[in-house]
Amino acid sequence: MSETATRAGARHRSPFDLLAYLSDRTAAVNRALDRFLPGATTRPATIHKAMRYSLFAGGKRMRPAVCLASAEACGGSIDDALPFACAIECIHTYSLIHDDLPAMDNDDYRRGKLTNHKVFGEGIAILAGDALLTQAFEIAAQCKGWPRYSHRDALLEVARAAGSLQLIAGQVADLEGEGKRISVDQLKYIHERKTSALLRCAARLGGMSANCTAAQLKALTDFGHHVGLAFQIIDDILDITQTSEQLGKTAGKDTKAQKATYPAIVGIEKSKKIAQQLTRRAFAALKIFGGKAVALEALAVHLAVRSSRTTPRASLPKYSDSRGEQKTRSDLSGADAIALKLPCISNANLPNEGPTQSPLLTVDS
Ligand code: GRG
Repeated sequence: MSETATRAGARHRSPFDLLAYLSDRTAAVNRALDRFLPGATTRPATIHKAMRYSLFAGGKRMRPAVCLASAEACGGSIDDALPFACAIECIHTYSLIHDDLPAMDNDDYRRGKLTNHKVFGEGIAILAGDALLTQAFEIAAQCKGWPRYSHRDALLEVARAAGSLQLIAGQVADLEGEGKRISVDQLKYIHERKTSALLRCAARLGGMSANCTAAQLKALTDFGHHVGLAFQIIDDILDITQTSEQLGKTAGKDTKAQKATYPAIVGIEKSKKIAQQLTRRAFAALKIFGGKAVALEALAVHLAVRSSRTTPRASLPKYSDSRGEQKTRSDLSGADAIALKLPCISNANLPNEGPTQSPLLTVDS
């Protein structure tokens, strides 16, 4: 097909509906989680109620979405990727339950509801976290195995992402950094582990579930890494700019705890620019997939321009993929500006939110 024909064809491609995509994939993940977990009345009922309480508290399911979209980008099926998507969500939920404990971040609210220990007590909350972590391995072990990747490979991915060199390392460094002046390099170390590790793992496992090539696996690793770093910076900006109601948890906690964050070290404006740069790098990693990574592209933009920590609603934008027409810079302003900076996205369907709702959209370098 000639270049012209490719461009002309792409111009007629219909916009990617991220809201419909997320709603569909979230429903599939929720059904699978419900199947994988012991029922709420299974003895001992308290622990299963506590596990389910946090797991079904309304999380955005971003890691499962990245996992499933990665599988799809590699030509795989959702069914094959679902055990991994669910395993990662269990680990993510465990980390949030433990992070909220009085010995850690000491928070009363999460996902807009009382935290696990506030409802079930500290002992059960600790055990619910432990049980979700263990459950993740049981679920991941139900993957089918592929010519390029064995069960062992998959379980090693999960163990390494959740272990003391990644997720736990990030949390340790985070705890030890409280109240101290730390460098941007140290902060990057924390974010790479505390946040990127699970997103990277989600993307890699999605690819592995589709028996992806080594080059595809590397691309997904880069994607997850950069999206994870951007995600954490935006999360830290939202902690400052949003209310507790919008966040679904106590606002301004990072500042109060004198936590090292990008906004605290380099300021909000520079943090927004760094998040945009990271999102562009995530995009660049997807080049290898041609037009097949549309869902990952849309997810990256959504995460970059998201204006709250809560689940996306009907106002969620629809995105076109990279192969649509792009306007020149002089045509763009406000929300459209980000489209130009993220070259794979057409400006036509970007969010039409004001700066107060979406702080990232006010940046114009
Ligand atoms: C192992 C105890 C332990 C902690 C690990 C994950 C973590 C470190 C701490 C939790 C708090 C935190 C700031 C994590 C960074 C990742 C992040 C921004 C989590 C929030 O993720 P969302 O916004 O949450 O996807 P939902 O509720 O939508 O799933």
